[in-house]
Amino acid sequence: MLRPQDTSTRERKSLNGLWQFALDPNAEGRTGRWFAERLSDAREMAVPASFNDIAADAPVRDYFGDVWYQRTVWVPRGWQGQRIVLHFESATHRATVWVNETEVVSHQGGYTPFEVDITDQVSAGEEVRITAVVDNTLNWQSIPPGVIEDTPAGKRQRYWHDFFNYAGIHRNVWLYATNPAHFTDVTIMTDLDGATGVISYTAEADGADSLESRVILRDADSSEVASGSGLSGTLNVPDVHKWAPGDGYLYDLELQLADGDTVVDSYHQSVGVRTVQVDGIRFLINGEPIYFTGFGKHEDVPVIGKGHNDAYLLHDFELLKWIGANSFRTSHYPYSEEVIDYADRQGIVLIDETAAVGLNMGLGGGIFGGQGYQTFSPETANDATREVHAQAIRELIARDKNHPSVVLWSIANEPESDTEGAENYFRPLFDVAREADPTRPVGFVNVMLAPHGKCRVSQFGDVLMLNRYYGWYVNTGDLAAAELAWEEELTAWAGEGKPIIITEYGADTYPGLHSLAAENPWSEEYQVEYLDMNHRVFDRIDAVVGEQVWNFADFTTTSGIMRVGGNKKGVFTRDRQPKAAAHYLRGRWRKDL
Ligand code: GCB
Repeated sequence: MLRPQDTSTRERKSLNGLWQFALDPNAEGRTGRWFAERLSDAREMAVPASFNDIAADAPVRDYFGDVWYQRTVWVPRGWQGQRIVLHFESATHRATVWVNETEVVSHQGGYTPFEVDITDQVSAGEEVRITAVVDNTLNWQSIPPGVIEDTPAGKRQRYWHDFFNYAGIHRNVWLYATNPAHFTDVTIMTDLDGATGVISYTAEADGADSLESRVILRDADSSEVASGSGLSGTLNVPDVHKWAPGDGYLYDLELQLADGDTVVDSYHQSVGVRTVQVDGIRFLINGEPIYFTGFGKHEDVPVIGKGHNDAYLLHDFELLKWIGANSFRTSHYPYSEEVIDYADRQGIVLIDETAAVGLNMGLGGGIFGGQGYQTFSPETANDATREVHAQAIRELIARDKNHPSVVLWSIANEPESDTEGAENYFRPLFDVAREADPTRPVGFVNVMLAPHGKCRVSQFGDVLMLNRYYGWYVNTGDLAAAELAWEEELTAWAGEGKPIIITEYGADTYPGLHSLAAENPWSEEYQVEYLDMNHRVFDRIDAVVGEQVWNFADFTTTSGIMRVGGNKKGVFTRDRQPKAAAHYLRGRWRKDL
Protein backbone atom coordinates (compact mmCIF):
# COMPACT_ATOMS: atom_id res chain seq x y z
CA MET A 1 0.00 0.00 0.00
CA LEU A 2 1.32 3.44 -0.84
CA ARG A 3 0.81 6.41 1.41
CA PRO A 4 -1.57 9.00 -0.08
CA GLN A 5 0.23 12.03 -1.47
CA ASP A 6 -0.22 15.02 -3.74
CA THR A 7 1.83 14.82 -6.91
CA SER A 8 1.50 16.03 -10.48
CA THR A 9 -1.02 13.19 -11.03
CA ARG A 10 -2.39 12.42 -7.56
CA GLU A 11 -4.63 14.49 -5.34
CA ARG A 12 -5.72 14.12 -1.72
CA LYS A 13 -8.55 15.54 0.28
CA SER A 14 -8.22 15.43 4.07
CA LEU A 15 -11.19 14.11 6.00
CA ASN A 16 -9.76 15.30 9.30
CA GLY A 17 -11.91 17.58 11.41
CA LEU A 18 -15.12 17.13 13.34
CA TRP A 19 -17.13 13.96 12.72
CA GLN A 20 -20.47 12.93 14.18
CA PHE A 21 -19.88 10.44 16.98
CA ALA A 22 -22.03 8.09 19.02
CA LEU A 23 -21.39 5.34 21.54
CA ASP A 24 -23.24 2.09 20.98
CA PRO A 25 -23.30 0.50 24.45
CA ASN A 26 -26.04 -1.97 23.55
CA ALA A 27 -24.37 -2.97 20.27
CA GLU A 28 -27.43 -2.06 18.24
CA GLY A 29 -25.83 -0.07 15.47
CA ARG A 30 -24.82 -2.82 13.07
CA THR A 31 -28.18 -4.59 13.04
CA GLY A 32 -29.98 -1.27 13.32
CA ARG A 33 -28.11 -0.06 10.21
CA TRP A 34 -26.88 3.17 11.76
CA PHE A 35 -24.77 3.70 8.65
CA ALA A 36 -27.92 4.05 6.54
CA GLU A 37 -28.80 7.50 7.81
CA ARG A 38 -27.52 10.41 9.81
CA LEU A 39 -26.43 9.22 13.27
CA SER A 40 -29.02 10.12 15.83
CA ASP A 41 -28.10 11.39 19.31
CA ALA A 42 -24.63 12.11 18.04
CA ARG A 43 -22.08 14.52 19.44
CA GLU A 44 -19.13 15.89 17.52
CA MET A 45 -15.73 14.28 17.80
CA ALA A 46 -12.29 15.40 16.68
CA VAL A 47 -10.38 13.34 14.13
CA PRO A 48 -7.53 12.57 14.60
CA ALA A 49 -7.80 12.00 18.36
CA SER A 50 -8.62 9.42 20.97
CA PHE A 51 -12.24 9.95 21.96
CA ASN A 52 -11.64 9.04 25.62
CA ASP A 53 -10.50 12.31 27.18
CA ILE A 54 -12.39 14.72 24.97
CA ALA A 55 -15.76 14.41 26.65
CA ALA A 56 -15.95 15.39 30.33
CA ASP A 57 -17.70 12.16 30.88
CA ALA A 58 -16.45 8.99 32.63
CA PRO A 59 -18.62 6.64 30.52
CA VAL A 60 -16.89 7.93 27.40
CA ARG A 61 -13.42 7.69 28.89
CA ASP A 62 -13.76 4.08 30.00
CA TYR A 63 -16.03 2.94 27.21
CA PHE A 64 -15.41 -0.28 25.37
CA GLY A 65 -17.38 -1.64 22.46
CA ASP A 66 -18.54 -0.11 19.20
CA VAL A 67 -18.38 3.64 18.61
CA TRP A 68 -19.67 5.25 15.44
CA TYR A 69 -18.04 8.01 13.43
CA GLN A 70 -19.79 9.65 10.53
CA ARG A 71 -19.33 12.57 8.18
CA THR A 72 -20.22 13.63 4.70
CA VAL A 73 -17.77 14.76 2.08
CA TRP A 74 -18.01 16.27 -1.37
CA VAL A 75 -16.05 14.26 -3.88
CA PRO A 76 -14.08 16.87 -5.85
CA ARG A 77 -15.72 17.42 -9.20
CA GLY A 78 -12.35 17.32 -10.95
CA TRP A 79 -12.00 13.64 -10.05
CA GLN A 80 -14.23 12.42 -12.87
CA GLY A 81 -12.70 9.30 -14.45
CA GLN A 82 -10.17 8.86 -11.65
CA ARG A 83 -9.77 5.95 -9.28
CA ILE A 84 -10.98 7.16 -5.88
CA VAL A 85 -9.70 5.67 -2.65
CA LEU A 86 -10.68 6.04 1.00
CA HIS A 87 -7.67 5.68 3.30
CA PHE A 88 -7.47 5.45 7.10
CA GLU A 89 -3.99 5.73 8.60
CA SER A 90 -5.37 3.82 11.60
CA ALA A 91 -8.52 2.98 13.57
CA THR A 92 -8.00 1.52 17.02
CA HIS A 93 -8.44 -1.45 17.30
CA ARG A 94 -10.70 -2.51 14.42
CA ALA A 95 -13.17 -0.88 12.09
CA THR A 96 -15.79 -1.47 9.45
CA VAL A 97 -16.58 1.31 7.00
CA TRP A 98 -19.60 2.12 4.85
CA VAL A 99 -19.91 4.57 1.98
CA ASN A 100 -23.54 5.57 1.97
CA GLU A 101 -25.18 2.18 2.55
CA THR A 102 -22.45 0.01 1.07
CA GLU A 103 -20.02 -1.75 3.36
CA VAL A 104 -16.62 -1.20 1.79
CA VAL A 105 -13.88 -2.41 4.13
CA SER A 106 -13.04 -3.95 7.50
CA HIS A 107 -9.67 -3.97 9.20
CA GLN A 108 -8.27 -5.16 12.48
CA GLY A 109 -5.11 -3.94 14.15
CA GLY A 110 -5.24 -0.49 15.68
CA TYR A 111 -2.01 1.05 14.43
CA THR A 112 -1.62 0.25 10.74
CA PRO A 113 -3.33 1.75 7.70
CA PHE A 114 -6.05 0.36 5.47
CA GLU A 115 -7.77 1.60 2.37
CA VAL A 116 -10.40 0.72 -0.19
CA ASP A 117 -11.15 1.66 -3.77
CA ILE A 118 -14.56 3.35 -3.68
CA THR A 119 -14.71 4.48 -7.30
CA ASP A 120 -17.89 2.48 -7.88
CA GLN A 121 -19.60 3.94 -4.82
CA VAL A 122 -19.07 7.64 -5.50
CA SER A 123 -19.42 10.24 -8.23
CA ALA A 124 -17.22 13.24 -8.76
CA GLY A 125 -19.04 16.42 -7.74
CA GLU A 126 -21.45 14.63 -5.39
CA GLU A 127 -21.66 14.32 -1.63
CA VAL A 128 -21.28 10.95 0.10
CA ARG A 129 -21.76 9.80 3.66
CA ILE A 130 -18.91 7.92 5.29
CA THR A 131 -19.59 5.91 8.41
CA ALA A 132 -17.05 3.95 10.42
CA VAL A 133 -17.78 1.74 13.38
CA VAL A 134 -14.67 1.44 15.52
CA ASP A 135 -14.41 -1.28 18.14
CA ASN A 136 -11.81 -0.89 20.87
CA THR A 137 -12.38 -4.16 22.71
CA LEU A 138 -9.43 -6.44 23.29
CA ASN A 139 -9.70 -10.20 23.42
CA TRP A 140 -7.43 -13.21 23.26
CA GLN A 141 -7.33 -13.01 19.49
CA SER A 142 -6.42 -9.35 19.28
CA ILE A 143 -2.96 -7.78 19.34
CA PRO A 144 -2.63 -6.53 22.04
CA PRO A 145 -4.72 -9.07 23.94
CA GLY A 146 -7.29 -8.47 26.66
CA VAL A 147 -10.42 -10.00 28.06
CA ILE A 148 -13.88 -8.81 29.00
CA GLU A 149 -14.85 -10.07 32.42
CA ASP A 150 -18.20 -10.16 34.14
CA THR A 151 -17.97 -8.54 37.55
CA PRO A 152 -20.70 -7.79 40.12
CA ALA A 153 -20.52 -4.20 38.90
CA GLY A 154 -20.93 -5.17 35.26
CA LYS A 155 -18.62 -6.00 32.39
CA ARG A 156 -15.05 -4.76 32.57
CA GLN A 157 -12.32 -4.67 29.92
CA ARG A 158 -9.08 -6.05 31.31
CA TYR A 159 -5.74 -5.97 29.58
CA TRP A 160 -2.17 -6.54 30.62
CA HIS A 161 -0.26 -3.61 29.22
CA ASP A 162 0.74 -0.60 31.23
CA PHE A 163 -0.83 2.19 29.20
CA PHE A 164 -4.36 3.40 28.81
CA ASN A 165 -6.41 1.77 26.07
CA TYR A 166 -6.95 4.98 24.14
CA ALA A 167 -9.07 4.42 21.07
CA GLY A 168 -10.76 5.99 18.10
CA ILE A 169 -9.51 7.38 14.82
CA HIS A 170 -6.02 8.41 15.85
CA ARG A 171 -4.54 9.43 12.54
CA ASN A 172 -5.37 11.09 9.23
CA VAL A 173 -8.23 10.00 7.04
CA TRP A 174 -7.92 10.72 3.34
CA LEU A 175 -9.89 10.59 0.18
CA TYR A 176 -7.53 10.51 -2.77
CA ALA A 177 -7.54 10.10 -6.49
CA THR A 178 -5.16 8.48 -8.94
CA ASN A 179 -5.29 7.53 -12.55
CA PRO A 180 -6.92 4.10 -13.09
CA ALA A 181 -3.41 2.97 -14.04
CA HIS A 182 -1.34 3.49 -10.94
CA PHE A 183 1.45 2.25 -8.74
CA THR A 184 0.33 0.13 -5.78
CA ASP A 185 3.61 -0.43 -3.94
CA VAL A 186 7.35 0.06 -4.03
CA THR A 187 10.15 -1.60 -2.09
CA ILE A 188 13.54 0.07 -1.76
CA MET A 189 16.73 -1.60 -0.62
CA THR A 190 20.01 0.23 -0.34
CA ASP A 191 23.64 -0.82 -0.19
CA LEU A 192 27.07 0.75 -0.33
CA ASP A 193 29.89 -0.13 -2.69
CA GLY A 194 32.72 2.02 -1.43
CA ALA A 195 31.57 5.60 -1.96
CA THR A 196 28.81 4.52 -4.35
CA GLY A 197 25.27 4.13 -3.12
CA VAL A 198 23.34 1.24 -4.66
CA ILE A 199 19.56 1.60 -4.66
CA SER A 200 17.40 -1.33 -5.72
CA TYR A 201 13.74 -0.69 -6.31
CA THR A 202 10.80 -2.95 -7.09
CA ALA A 203 7.50 -1.31 -7.91
CA GLU A 204 4.07 -2.81 -8.42
CA ALA A 205 1.36 -1.31 -10.55
CA ASP A 206 -2.22 -1.95 -11.65
CA GLY A 207 -3.56 -1.42 -15.15
CA ALA A 208 -0.11 -0.55 -16.39
CA ASP A 209 0.56 -3.31 -18.93
CA SER A 210 0.71 -1.02 -21.92
CA LEU A 211 2.52 1.75 -20.09
CA GLU A 212 6.15 2.55 -19.66
CA SER A 213 7.51 2.68 -16.15
CA ARG A 214 10.51 4.80 -15.23
CA VAL A 215 12.25 6.23 -12.19
CA ILE A 216 14.16 9.42 -11.55
CA LEU A 217 16.37 9.87 -8.51
CA ARG A 218 16.95 13.42 -7.30
CA ASP A 219 19.16 14.67 -4.50
CA ALA A 220 18.04 16.99 -1.73
CA ASP A 221 18.59 19.98 -4.07
CA SER A 222 16.23 18.42 -6.62
CA SER A 223 19.07 17.72 -9.07
CA GLU A 224 18.69 14.49 -11.01
CA VAL A 225 21.43 12.02 -10.05
CA ALA A 226 20.24 8.78 -11.66
CA SER A 227 17.37 7.35 -13.66
CA GLY A 228 16.11 4.02 -14.88
CA SER A 229 13.25 2.23 -16.54
CA GLY A 230 11.13 -0.80 -15.77
CA LEU A 231 9.25 -1.75 -12.64
CA SER A 232 12.42 -2.90 -10.96
CA GLY A 233 16.06 -2.06 -11.23
CA THR A 234 19.17 -0.73 -9.60
CA LEU A 235 20.51 2.80 -9.50
CA ASN A 236 24.08 3.74 -8.65
CA VAL A 237 24.92 7.01 -6.96
CA PRO A 238 28.63 7.85 -7.00
CA ASP A 239 29.81 9.84 -3.98
CA VAL A 240 26.53 9.15 -2.30
CA HIS A 241 25.45 11.26 0.66
CA LYS A 242 24.66 8.51 3.14
CA TRP A 243 21.78 8.56 5.57
CA ALA A 244 23.31 8.27 9.03
CA PRO A 245 22.35 8.85 12.65
CA GLY A 246 22.17 12.61 13.06
CA ASP A 247 22.26 13.18 9.29
CA GLY A 248 18.83 12.49 7.82
CA TYR A 249 19.84 13.01 4.21
CA LEU A 250 17.16 11.86 1.81
CA TYR A 251 17.01 11.41 -1.93
CA ASP A 252 13.71 11.49 -3.77
CA LEU A 253 12.81 8.62 -6.09
CA GLU A 254 10.05 9.58 -8.46
CA LEU A 255 8.20 6.65 -10.01
CA GLN A 256 6.40 7.40 -13.24
CA LEU A 257 3.94 5.46 -15.35
CA ALA A 258 3.96 7.03 -18.78
CA ASP A 259 1.94 6.76 -21.95
CA GLY A 260 4.38 8.21 -24.46
CA ASP A 261 5.11 11.73 -23.21
CA THR A 262 2.17 11.77 -20.83
CA VAL A 263 2.84 10.84 -17.23
CA VAL A 264 -0.32 9.16 -15.92
CA ASP A 265 0.95 8.31 -12.45
CA SER A 266 3.73 9.90 -10.46
CA TYR A 267 4.66 8.81 -6.96
CA HIS A 268 7.51 10.09 -4.81
CA GLN A 269 9.38 7.83 -2.42
CA SER A 270 12.08 9.26 -0.19
CA VAL A 271 15.23 7.18 0.03
CA GLY A 272 17.96 7.19 2.63
CA VAL A 273 21.01 5.26 1.52
CA ARG A 274 22.44 3.29 4.41
CA THR A 275 23.28 -0.23 5.48
CA VAL A 276 22.40 -2.03 8.70
CA GLN A 277 24.25 -5.05 9.96
CA VAL A 278 24.85 -7.05 13.09
CA ASP A 279 28.47 -8.15 13.38
CA GLY A 280 29.19 -10.18 16.50
CA ILE A 281 28.40 -7.91 19.43
CA ARG A 282 28.33 -4.78 17.29
CA PHE A 283 25.38 -3.08 15.63
CA LEU A 284 26.61 -1.35 12.49
CA ILE A 285 25.04 1.42 10.44
CA ASN A 286 27.07 2.07 7.28
CA GLY A 287 29.71 -0.24 8.72
CA GLU A 288 30.14 1.94 11.81
CA PRO A 289 29.17 0.85 15.31
CA ILE A 290 26.29 2.76 16.81
CA TYR A 291 25.58 3.16 20.51
CA PHE A 292 21.85 3.82 20.89
CA THR A 293 20.92 6.61 23.29
CA GLY A 294 17.31 7.55 23.87
CA PHE A 295 14.03 6.27 25.15
CA GLY A 296 11.03 4.08 24.93
CA LYS A 297 8.23 6.51 24.13
CA HIS A 298 4.46 6.54 23.90
CA GLU A 299 1.97 8.34 21.75
CA ASP A 300 0.31 10.00 24.71
CA VAL A 301 -0.57 13.64 25.28
CA PRO A 302 -3.22 15.53 27.23
CA VAL A 303 -6.74 15.71 25.81
CA ILE A 304 -6.02 14.00 22.48
CA GLY A 305 -4.55 10.80 23.96
CA LYS A 306 -2.95 8.85 21.14
CA GLY A 307 -4.16 11.19 18.43
CA HIS A 308 -1.34 12.36 16.21
CA ASN A 309 -0.37 15.98 16.70
CA ASP A 310 2.29 17.74 14.61
CA ALA A 311 3.19 20.28 17.31
CA TYR A 312 3.97 17.58 19.87
CA LEU A 313 5.87 15.64 17.22
CA LEU A 314 8.19 18.58 16.57
CA HIS A 315 8.53 19.45 20.23
CA ASP A 316 9.41 15.88 21.23
CA PHE A 317 12.12 15.74 18.58
CA GLU A 318 13.46 19.10 19.80
CA LEU A 319 13.72 17.57 23.26
CA LEU A 320 15.46 14.49 21.84
CA LYS A 321 18.03 16.77 20.24
CA TRP A 322 18.35 18.88 23.41
CA ILE A 323 19.07 15.83 25.52
CA GLY A 324 21.38 14.12 23.01
CA ALA A 325 19.21 11.11 22.15
CA ASN A 326 19.98 9.50 18.80
CA SER A 327 17.14 6.94 18.86
CA PHE A 328 13.90 5.67 20.35
CA ARG A 329 11.70 2.60 20.29
CA THR A 330 8.12 2.89 19.07
CA SER A 331 7.01 1.16 22.26
CA HIS A 332 4.47 -0.52 22.23
CA TYR A 333 2.86 -0.23 18.79
CA PRO A 334 3.57 1.26 15.36
CA TYR A 335 3.54 5.06 15.62
CA SER A 336 1.99 7.48 13.18
CA GLU A 337 3.69 7.54 9.79
CA GLU A 338 4.29 11.26 10.35
CA VAL A 339 6.61 10.28 13.20
CA ILE A 340 8.56 7.79 11.11
CA ASP A 341 8.88 10.28 8.24
CA TYR A 342 10.17 12.93 10.60
CA ALA A 343 12.67 10.51 12.14
CA ASP A 344 13.96 9.85 8.61
CA ARG A 345 14.44 13.57 8.05
CA GLN A 346 16.02 14.18 11.46
CA GLY A 347 18.39 11.22 11.38
CA ILE A 348 16.82 9.67 14.47
CA VAL A 349 17.23 5.88 14.62
CA LEU A 350 14.16 3.75 15.37
CA ILE A 351 13.43 0.35 16.80
CA ASP A 352 10.00 -0.30 15.28
CA GLU A 353 7.63 -2.39 17.40
CA THR A 354 4.37 -4.22 16.78
CA ALA A 355 1.42 -3.85 19.16
CA ALA A 356 2.15 -7.26 20.73
CA VAL A 357 2.36 -6.17 24.35
CA GLY A 358 0.84 -7.83 27.40
CA LEU A 359 1.21 -11.42 26.21
CA ASN A 360 2.42 -12.39 29.65
CA MET A 361 0.27 -13.62 32.49
CA GLY A 362 3.28 -13.72 34.80
CA LEU A 363 3.28 -9.94 35.08
CA GLY A 364 1.20 -7.71 37.27
CA GLY A 365 -0.34 -10.24 39.64
CA GLY A 366 1.51 -8.84 42.66
CA ILE A 367 0.30 -9.79 46.13
CA PHE A 368 -3.14 -10.43 44.72
CA GLY A 369 -1.94 -13.58 42.99
CA GLY A 370 -1.62 -14.35 39.29
CA GLN A 371 -3.78 -13.10 36.48
CA GLY A 372 -5.93 -16.23 36.48
CA TYR A 373 -5.04 -17.16 32.90
CA GLN A 374 -2.35 -19.13 31.15
CA THR A 375 -0.65 -17.07 28.45
CA PHE A 376 -0.43 -19.68 25.69
CA SER A 377 -3.24 -22.24 25.56
CA PRO A 378 -6.06 -23.23 23.19
CA GLU A 379 -8.40 -20.91 25.13
CA THR A 380 -6.06 -17.93 25.43
CA ALA A 381 -3.20 -16.88 23.11
CA ASN A 382 -3.51 -19.64 20.51
CA ASP A 383 -2.91 -20.36 16.83
CA ALA A 384 -5.49 -17.79 15.81
CA THR A 385 -3.76 -15.18 17.96
CA ARG A 386 -0.47 -16.05 16.33
CA GLU A 387 -1.99 -15.54 12.89
CA VAL A 388 -3.23 -12.09 13.95
CA HIS A 389 0.23 -11.40 15.36
CA ALA A 390 1.86 -12.55 12.10
CA GLN A 391 -0.42 -10.21 10.18
CA ALA A 392 0.54 -7.36 12.53
CA ILE A 393 4.22 -8.03 11.76
CA ARG A 394 3.54 -8.14 8.00
CA GLU A 395 1.54 -4.91 8.10
CA LEU A 396 4.18 -3.10 10.14
CA ILE A 397 6.94 -4.13 7.76
CA ALA A 398 4.83 -3.38 4.69
CA ARG A 399 4.20 0.10 6.02
CA ASP A 400 7.69 0.97 7.27
CA LYS A 401 10.05 -1.06 5.05
CA ASN A 402 11.29 1.98 3.12
CA HIS A 403 12.22 4.11 6.11
CA PRO A 404 15.96 4.46 6.64
CA SER A 405 15.37 5.45 10.28
CA VAL A 406 14.02 1.97 11.05
CA VAL A 407 16.99 -0.28 11.77
CA LEU A 408 15.50 -3.08 13.87
CA TRP A 409 12.10 -4.78 14.16
CA SER A 410 10.74 -5.64 17.58
CA ILE A 411 8.04 -8.24 17.19
CA ALA A 412 6.80 -8.12 20.81
CA ASN A 413 7.32 -6.42 24.15
CA GLU A 414 7.87 -8.55 27.25
CA PRO A 415 5.88 -11.62 26.26
CA GLU A 416 6.15 -14.80 28.28
CA SER A 417 9.33 -16.29 26.87
CA ASP A 418 10.47 -18.98 29.30
CA THR A 419 8.04 -21.77 28.36
CA GLU A 420 7.69 -24.31 25.59
CA GLY A 421 4.41 -22.66 24.59
CA ALA A 422 6.24 -19.39 24.11
CA GLU A 423 9.00 -20.99 22.07
CA ASN A 424 6.47 -22.66 19.77
CA TYR A 425 4.44 -19.49 19.45
CA PHE A 426 7.38 -17.24 18.58
CA ARG A 427 9.65 -19.37 16.41
CA PRO A 428 7.52 -18.97 13.26
CA LEU A 429 6.96 -15.28 13.91
CA PHE A 430 10.65 -14.56 13.51
CA ASP A 431 10.44 -16.32 10.12
CA VAL A 432 7.49 -14.12 9.19
CA ALA A 433 9.53 -11.01 9.92
CA ARG A 434 12.61 -12.21 8.07
CA GLU A 435 10.59 -13.24 5.07
CA ALA A 436 8.91 -9.83 4.96
CA ASP A 437 12.24 -8.03 5.32
CA PRO A 438 15.53 -9.83 4.70
CA THR A 439 17.51 -6.62 5.23
CA ARG A 440 16.99 -5.70 8.88
CA PRO A 441 17.74 -7.51 12.12
CA VAL A 442 14.80 -8.83 14.12
CA GLY A 443 14.35 -9.16 17.85
CA PHE A 444 11.86 -9.03 20.67
CA VAL A 445 11.99 -7.34 24.04
CA ASN A 446 12.78 -9.70 26.90
CA VAL A 447 11.25 -9.33 30.36
CA MET A 448 12.94 -9.67 33.73
CA LEU A 449 10.87 -12.81 34.48
CA ALA A 450 12.82 -14.66 31.78
CA PRO A 451 16.43 -13.97 32.71
CA HIS A 452 19.48 -15.38 31.03
CA GLY A 453 19.37 -19.17 31.04
CA LYS A 454 15.56 -19.25 31.25
CA CYS A 455 14.52 -17.38 28.13
CA ARG A 456 13.69 -19.71 25.23
CA VAL A 457 12.91 -17.06 22.64
CA SER A 458 16.06 -14.90 22.63
CA GLN A 459 17.85 -17.59 20.62
CA PHE A 460 15.80 -16.50 17.57
CA GLY A 461 16.73 -12.81 17.72
CA ASP A 462 19.64 -11.08 16.02
CA VAL A 463 19.89 -8.56 18.83
CA LEU A 464 19.08 -8.92 22.53
CA MET A 465 16.69 -6.29 23.83
CA LEU A 466 16.36 -6.30 27.61
CA ASN A 467 13.98 -4.44 29.92
CA ARG A 468 15.34 -4.42 33.45
CA TYR A 469 14.36 -2.64 36.63
CA TYR A 470 17.12 -3.51 39.12
CA GLY A 471 16.80 -0.83 41.77
CA TRP A 472 13.12 -0.28 41.06
CA TYR A 473 10.92 -3.39 41.02
CA VAL A 474 13.68 -5.41 42.68
CA ASN A 475 16.35 -4.15 45.07
CA THR A 476 14.11 -1.12 45.53
CA GLY A 477 16.05 1.69 47.16
CA ASP A 478 19.22 -0.42 47.36
CA LEU A 479 21.31 0.61 44.41
CA ALA A 480 24.44 -1.15 45.65
CA ALA A 481 22.68 -4.51 45.67
CA ALA A 482 20.98 -3.68 42.37
CA GLU A 483 24.31 -2.91 40.73
CA LEU A 484 25.77 -6.28 41.68
CA ALA A 485 22.70 -8.26 40.59
CA TRP A 486 22.35 -6.37 37.33
CA GLU A 487 25.98 -6.76 36.36
CA GLU A 488 25.83 -10.47 37.07
CA GLU A 489 22.82 -10.98 34.80
CA LEU A 490 24.11 -8.73 32.06
CA THR A 491 27.50 -10.45 32.04
CA ALA A 492 25.69 -13.75 31.46
CA TRP A 493 23.74 -12.28 28.52
CA ALA A 494 26.95 -10.86 27.07
CA GLY A 495 28.18 -14.44 26.76
CA GLU A 496 25.62 -14.97 23.97
CA GLY A 497 27.84 -12.96 21.63
CA LYS A 498 25.01 -10.76 20.36
CA PRO A 499 24.62 -7.00 20.68
CA ILE A 500 22.54 -5.99 23.70
CA ILE A 501 20.29 -2.95 23.77
CA ILE A 502 18.80 -2.06 27.14
CA THR A 503 15.35 -1.11 25.90
CA GLU A 504 13.94 -0.19 29.32
CA TYR A 505 15.33 0.86 32.66
CA GLY A 506 13.68 3.52 34.74
CA ALA A 507 12.29 4.70 38.04
CA ASP A 508 8.96 6.34 38.76
CA THR A 509 9.62 9.90 39.82
CA TYR A 510 7.14 12.39 41.15
CA PRO A 511 8.21 15.76 39.76
CA GLY A 512 9.06 18.15 42.56
CA LEU A 513 9.63 15.43 45.14
CA HIS A 514 13.12 15.91 46.51
CA SER A 515 15.11 13.95 49.02
CA LEU A 516 18.48 14.46 50.65
CA ALA A 517 18.59 10.71 51.11
CA ALA A 518 19.20 9.91 47.49
CA GLU A 519 18.02 6.32 47.91
CA ASN A 520 14.46 7.46 48.42
CA PRO A 521 12.38 6.08 45.53
CA TRP A 522 10.05 8.47 43.69
CA SER A 523 12.36 11.43 44.33
CA GLU A 524 14.10 13.28 41.50
CA GLU A 525 17.43 12.51 43.18
CA TYR A 526 16.69 8.78 43.14
CA GLN A 527 15.92 8.78 39.43
CA VAL A 528 19.33 10.34 38.77
CA GLU A 529 21.18 7.93 41.07
CA TYR A 530 19.28 4.99 39.58
CA LEU A 531 20.22 5.94 36.03
CA ASP A 532 23.80 6.56 37.02
CA MET A 533 24.04 3.09 38.60
CA ASN A 534 22.71 1.53 35.38
CA HIS A 535 25.23 3.44 33.31
CA ARG A 536 28.12 2.23 35.44
CA VAL A 537 27.02 -1.32 34.67
CA PHE A 538 26.51 -0.72 30.94
CA ASP A 539 29.89 0.95 30.61
CA ARG A 540 31.60 -2.15 31.96
CA ILE A 541 30.06 -4.52 29.39
CA ASP A 542 31.22 -4.30 25.78
CA ALA A 543 28.19 -6.10 24.35
CA VAL A 544 25.87 -3.31 25.52
CA VAL A 545 25.34 -1.18 22.42
CA GLY A 546 22.49 0.97 23.60
CA GLU A 547 20.53 2.48 26.44
CA GLN A 548 16.93 3.58 26.08
CA VAL A 549 15.46 4.93 29.29
CA TRP A 550 11.89 4.15 30.23
CA ASN A 551 10.22 6.55 29.52
CA PHE A 552 10.66 9.74 27.54
CA ALA A 553 7.65 11.31 29.30
CA ASP A 554 5.08 10.45 31.96
CA PHE A 555 2.04 8.76 30.46
CA THR A 556 -1.48 7.65 31.23
CA THR A 557 -2.14 4.16 32.48
CA THR A 558 -5.00 2.26 34.01
CA SER A 559 -5.38 3.06 37.68
CA GLY A 560 -3.51 0.98 40.22
CA ILE A 561 -1.60 1.18 43.43
CA MET A 562 1.72 1.20 41.56
CA ARG A 563 0.77 4.32 39.60
CA VAL A 564 0.29 7.86 40.82
CA GLY A 565 -1.62 9.81 38.21
CA GLY A 566 -0.17 7.57 35.53
CA ASN A 567 3.25 6.05 34.98
CA LYS A 568 5.80 8.56 36.26
CA LYS A 569 8.97 7.07 34.83
CA GLY A 570 9.21 9.95 32.39
CA VAL A 571 12.41 11.91 32.18
CA PHE A 572 10.04 14.69 31.12
CA THR A 573 6.62 15.24 32.64
CA ARG A 574 3.56 14.60 30.50
CA ASP A 575 3.61 18.28 29.53
CA ARG A 576 7.28 17.93 28.59
CA GLN A 577 9.01 19.73 31.46
CA PRO A 578 12.39 18.26 32.47
CA LYS A 579 12.92 16.39 35.71
CA ALA A 580 16.43 16.46 37.22
CA ALA A 581 17.20 13.27 35.28
CA ALA A 582 16.81 15.13 31.98
CA HIS A 583 19.74 17.38 32.85
CA TYR A 584 21.74 14.40 34.05
CA LEU A 585 21.14 12.47 30.79
CA ARG A 586 22.00 15.53 28.75
CA GLY A 587 25.35 15.60 30.54
CA ARG A 588 25.98 11.95 29.61
CA TRP A 589 24.67 11.95 26.04
CA ARG A 590 25.60 15.35 24.66
CA LYS A 591 29.23 14.83 23.81
CA ASP A 592 29.36 18.29 22.23
CA LEU A 593 28.73 20.24 25.45
C1 GCB B 1 7.73 -2.63 31.43
C2 GCB B 1 6.84 -2.45 30.26
C3 GCB B 1 6.29 -1.05 30.15
C4 GCB B 1 5.90 -0.54 31.53
C5 GCB B 1 7.15 -0.52 32.39
C6 GCB B 1 6.88 -0.03 33.82
O1 GCB B 1 8.49 -3.52 31.52
O2 GCB B 1 7.43 -2.84 29.06
O3 GCB B 1 5.20 -1.05 29.29
O4 GCB B 1 5.30 0.72 31.49
O5 GCB B 1 7.68 -1.79 32.48
O6 GCB B 1 6.94 1.16 34.06
O7 GCB B 1 6.59 -0.87 34.67
